Amino acid sequence: MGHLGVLLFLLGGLGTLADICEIPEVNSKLVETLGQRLLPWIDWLSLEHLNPSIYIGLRLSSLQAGAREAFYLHILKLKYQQSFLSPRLAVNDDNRDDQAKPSMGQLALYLLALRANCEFVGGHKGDRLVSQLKRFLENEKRAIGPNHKGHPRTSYYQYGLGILALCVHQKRLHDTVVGKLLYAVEHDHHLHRDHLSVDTVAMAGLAFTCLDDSNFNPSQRHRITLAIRTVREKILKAQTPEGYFGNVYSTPLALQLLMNSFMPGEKLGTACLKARTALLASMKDGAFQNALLISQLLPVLNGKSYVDLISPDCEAPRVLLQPAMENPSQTREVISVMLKVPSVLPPYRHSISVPPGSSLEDVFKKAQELGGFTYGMQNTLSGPYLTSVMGKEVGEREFWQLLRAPDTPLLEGIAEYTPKNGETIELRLVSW
Ligand code: B12
Repeated sequence: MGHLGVLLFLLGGLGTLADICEIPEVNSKLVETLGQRLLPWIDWLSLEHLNPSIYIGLRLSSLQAGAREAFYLHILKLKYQQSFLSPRLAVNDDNRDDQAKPSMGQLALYLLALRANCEFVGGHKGDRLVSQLKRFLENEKRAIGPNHKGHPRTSYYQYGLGILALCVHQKRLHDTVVGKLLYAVEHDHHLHRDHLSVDTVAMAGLAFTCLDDSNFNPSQRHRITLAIRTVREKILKAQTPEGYFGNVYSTPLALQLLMNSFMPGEKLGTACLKARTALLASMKDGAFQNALLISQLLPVLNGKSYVDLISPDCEAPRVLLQPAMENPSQTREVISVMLKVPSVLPPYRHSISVPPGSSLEDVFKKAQELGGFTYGMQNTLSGPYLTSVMGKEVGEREFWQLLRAPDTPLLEGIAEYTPKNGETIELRLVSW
């Protein structure tokens, strides 16, 4: 019996029912299909598209990409060292997501990727990266302000990611830095404004779990333990009737947090099994096409979470991925999609014809070719992010929201969402 088993047994003996979140093994063919979708990304070694999450996801999964995987890490190292250590490039310390310079969250993911290869960041170069990440967090702490009235320049999601990355490298942070995230979880209105709160809360919970497991910030121990409990409760409360925690795409991170945890009562185990069933159904429906999300899901299907990067098992056997067979489908049919941007003058509203299976980005391209519609994008780890429409760039804490009429926000980005015939897509500039 493991430690957890002993604890559950003892709690049972004391008459308290405790429940554990376990994810039984998933069909290996299904997992492999997901993994295969990462291979083109690993082979596509463009500096702009390098994504440390993909490396982390693979290393925490039951799959491997052989020599390509090692080469990918090598290129990641070149990129991140060049970006942060090259004297020619001035360091952008203000955490803004400027395209040329990786953001705080991206640096954090890179440090997590190093841990996924069982490396501790060290030496002169490594220390500078750690200092850089600490500086980013200090700046964010200042942006939030002494009375917690402000907001991080990036997001609480990236703030949590930063704390987690330093923690798995056994780097301690000042109580005041951790305190900002604790406060945000304790007073959750701050996180609600921060987009889908389940992803953000789950990331905060992973960071706190790491601090707790590592015995860091001892004077805040009680608050950290309570915050982990609060996060678990929030996530359980966010379960939908289908079984997702938040939505389908926040469920992997939510499960990373809940997995292997236990709670008094009987809710947890059932909730996790229900989430697993919902995830499997959506995987079979082809919901997970996005490399970033696949990389958050693969660890869960292998019973792992980012917190396992405290002491990763780099010797664990993993199955070598083989590229999938392509079967391109050719069709002459077309569908029409209504594209509208009501907030511009004159309002834009046009029906666009595209082949079935086209992405929203294909619809945008076609609309732009036809004239009267323009858009701009920025590449991110989640894919192309819409930054401007009809020349209108987003301002501070604004974004172009994608909706299906009348009022349903899309769960995918422009590269992945495939509109159906007759659908109306609205682009709306909103604050977050
Ligand atoms: C914070 C956040 C936002 C913020 C980003 C602003 C900011 N300054 O941080 C806001 C509120 C604006 C936002 C918007 C959207 N988001 Co969002 N977001 C996140 C969240 C919680 C964290 C992202 C992050 O910081 N990653 C870490 C850093 C290091 O990586 P990064 O690549 O540098 O981060 C940038 C991108 O992630 C980008 N971004 C944020 N969301 C999305 C969504 C898509 C599709 C793309 C391409 C990029 C993108 O903003 C980040 C900061 O620049 C993730 C959760 C997750 N599990 O990843 C969801 C998440 C990525 N978002 C999601 C969605 C659906 C959206 C929207 C499409 C919603 C909508 N209907 O309009 C829009 C994007 C529309 C557009 N203009 O293209 C989904 C994506 C699902 C998928 N299939 O890919 C996620 C996974 C949440 C979820 N569980 O549903 N988001």
